[in-house]
Amino acid sequence: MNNSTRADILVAVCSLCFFSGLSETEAGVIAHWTFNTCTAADDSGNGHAGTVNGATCTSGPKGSALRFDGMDDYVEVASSALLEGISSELTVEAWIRPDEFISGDCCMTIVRKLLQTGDSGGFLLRLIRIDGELFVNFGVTIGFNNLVQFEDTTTPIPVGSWTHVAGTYDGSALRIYVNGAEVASLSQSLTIASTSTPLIIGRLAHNFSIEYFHGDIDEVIIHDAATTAPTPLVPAVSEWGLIVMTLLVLIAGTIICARLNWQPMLHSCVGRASHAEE
Ligand SMILES: [Ca+2]
Repeated sequence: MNNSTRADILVAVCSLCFFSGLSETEAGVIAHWTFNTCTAADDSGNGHAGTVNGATCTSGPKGSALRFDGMDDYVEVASSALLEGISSELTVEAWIRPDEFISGDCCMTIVRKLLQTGDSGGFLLRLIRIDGELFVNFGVTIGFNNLVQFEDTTTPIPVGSWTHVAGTYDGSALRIYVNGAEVASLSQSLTIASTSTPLIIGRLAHNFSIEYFHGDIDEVIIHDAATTAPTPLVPAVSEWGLIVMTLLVLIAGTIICARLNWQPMLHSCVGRASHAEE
């Protein structure tokens, strides 16, 4: 093997190292709980790891998800300066696969950073039951006991199948999206008030044990900007990394074969490699 060939191999190996170390960077994302490790780790890199209380691991539309029993399961995330700094724009999104209501509550909480009463800030995204069907309800607070909320009543959320839901505020209107399509809006000019209460996934609040979510939740993302294109079902970064790595292995193999005047077929390279090194 000559020096030029060794250099080609070094470049190829270094390329593999670089791509395998890809990290997920998401502009405008405050927190992103993928649940892919069956924990509430925050893949945004902003340190919003949560505590899983009872929820169990299941399969989601993107890797693993969490399953909530509708009785006492939830995830709690401590507040942060980033979460409390959300004021002029917001997106709260998640994939959900609800089961039937098993409580007498009005609603099943998806994400909530807001107390039942007496809090002065925060937001919520939940399912509300109307005439036996589930609809998305979204709201933000603008001051003490002042929650601006509304729900879509046109697009029922199916039980037992995955649906992407999102609530946004862009400075002029609150909007609800279902599977990427806007289904409802409420014109408002407001400033989202801040609160230090923990963010909760799957129940009303850290100190209020109602409105439990029954079903599965995946890929919960909080943005400090209004997004109009909720997360599509594309391969996760780790899957893209695997694809890139596979392509680079093939390229590296072709380079090595060409340098040694071998046939580009992989079996020919392997068959002649031991002979060439003799
Ligand atoms: Ca996931």
